[in-house]
Amino acid sequence: MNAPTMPGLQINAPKYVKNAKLIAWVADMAALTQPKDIYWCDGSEEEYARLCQQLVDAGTFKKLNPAKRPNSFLACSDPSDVARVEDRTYICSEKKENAGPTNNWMAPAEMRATLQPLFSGCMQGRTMYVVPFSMGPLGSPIAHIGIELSDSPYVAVNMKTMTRMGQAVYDVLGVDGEFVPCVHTVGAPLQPGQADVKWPCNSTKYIVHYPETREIWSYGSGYGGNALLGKKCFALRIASNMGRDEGWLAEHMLILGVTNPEGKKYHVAAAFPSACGKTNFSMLVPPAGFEGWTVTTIGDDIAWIKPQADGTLRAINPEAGYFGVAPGTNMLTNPNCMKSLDKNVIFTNVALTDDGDVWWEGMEQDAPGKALPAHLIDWQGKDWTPQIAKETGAKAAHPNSRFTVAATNNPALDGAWDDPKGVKIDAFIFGGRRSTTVPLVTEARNWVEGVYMAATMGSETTAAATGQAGVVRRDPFAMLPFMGYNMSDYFQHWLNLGEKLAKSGAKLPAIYTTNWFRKGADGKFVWPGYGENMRVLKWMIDRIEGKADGSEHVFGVSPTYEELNWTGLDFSPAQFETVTSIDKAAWQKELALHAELFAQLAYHLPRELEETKAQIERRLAA
Ligand code: SAT
Ligand code: MN
Repeated sequence: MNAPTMPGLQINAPKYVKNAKLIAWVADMAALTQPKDIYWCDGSEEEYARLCQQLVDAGTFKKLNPAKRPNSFLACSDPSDVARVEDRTYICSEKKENAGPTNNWMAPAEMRATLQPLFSGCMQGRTMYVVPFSMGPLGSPIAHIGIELSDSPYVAVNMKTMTRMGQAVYDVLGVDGEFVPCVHTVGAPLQPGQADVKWPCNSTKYIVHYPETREIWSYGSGYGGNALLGKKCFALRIASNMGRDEGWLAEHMLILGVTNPEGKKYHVAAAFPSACGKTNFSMLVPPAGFEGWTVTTIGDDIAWIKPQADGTLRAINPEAGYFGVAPGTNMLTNPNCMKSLDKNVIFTNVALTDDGDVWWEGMEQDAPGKALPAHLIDWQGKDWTPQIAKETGAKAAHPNSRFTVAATNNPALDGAWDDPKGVKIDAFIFGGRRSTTVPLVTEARNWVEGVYMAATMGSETTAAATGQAGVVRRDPFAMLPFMGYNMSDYFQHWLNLGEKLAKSGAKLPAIYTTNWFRKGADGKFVWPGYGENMRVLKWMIDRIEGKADGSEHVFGVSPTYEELNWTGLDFSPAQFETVTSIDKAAWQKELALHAELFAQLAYHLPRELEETKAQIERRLAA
């Protein structure tokens, strides 16, 4: 791109940066965006502390009371910049069909022409941070490198926690190593003498991916997945393209280890849409009746999974930290997460207590009569009291408020979380939020049926999401907002992988679909969820070990009441029936929704999925 060069701007690459392509690219981007200077992040603790202090001085960060929450900060964003912007997110492949019907698309040339004037001079008055990061353990054969250029120090410090960020990345990159270039700007150039705001951003936003050239360009937002480009942009949208081309999977999945009392360990990768308890499940504490069982976390959000020569699948968590939703997290729902948040945390958009700590809705466990804080400063800087909340419904913390914390803070962290070889996957779980129809747990009878379950997965929208609440939206593989190419081609990629693994003679991972969210006639959740999900997890292990027969139905295999361990939980056969029953009429309607999805995804839709649907229909009619 042509842009006026900045007279006097020094690129100043440190001596240890030896990659000529990288240095040339930084120079090009600096010429385009015209920052006042360039800072190469080294990822050191000293640097983190210095940038955090700089954010405090700028008013972006508030330092929390060190006696309550050591080395932790609260950032409150602009009220307009609080979540990913799906309608501003683009997959710019050369051909529209390759982005598919579920993505926004623009031709690359047209998008580049659109972005050129926006990026031209967009970093004026700001520092350009060069953020080197590895998605996955440094040097792992499953890992990949990215470099993010950003004019946001908030991004630089969050990337330090969320990825392996720093100088060591350049050793792996070497003289001619490959990296994914990621350019990010808040889109708020500063004129000389102009005072900065505490959360600069722009009402125009573009989150753009060029899958063929493996580039990410992000404009106008400073928040989460819009700005921390290693996460959804690279690790899912770009990486799904890499995975298709190279024969591996980039998935919106947690990874956990589960060890039985005999010391036998299994690994499970599980996909759930947002707000369906992925972080909670990855940190699950087994309930009473499960003495000797442990669950350990490898990852809470993203999995990169590569087939091995022996026909097994090995997975890594490409991230190094958790960017989790705060509201609803408490000592009952997720004690390991609460303990992870004791120190060294960046909070975004939660409320501030009068003694300099943080608070969010649902932070206290659900104890009747437990007093709410008498006064808070809410995420928008306004006074909050229980009375105000009652009268106006005002939330102290934004529903999408987040914590950024290193994985190493997690007391349930798996010993192999950082293993460059990854862990062997024994089972996949796909789970949606459905108040009716879908049973608590179902095992697919084979790989194709499992892919069908994942492809047709639905989830009810919540009040927090835009659009009508309680509407079932199809969210294939929990990847709808994160898919980097045509959805049907992705289904085919999963089918091809299964076929390839089967040919190698290896035992394929089992595939399950779960639904923790069935409701009773009173409109309340019937299944207690959280730690009690261990009962379902154990049944899956029993199935893998050949210890449970299950009961077969139209859709797959589900447990009988007797097959779950009920020690320590009062859950009647009638309640079990409510969460597992298959209603024929409801399933007929469900299949009509699958047909709607398949009509939308008709281009390249794998024949096997149509056939699986026909089989279910036949079983239902019989
Ligand atoms: O904003 S993120 O994409 O990082 C988190 C999320 O929305 O799931
Ligand atoms: Mn996620």
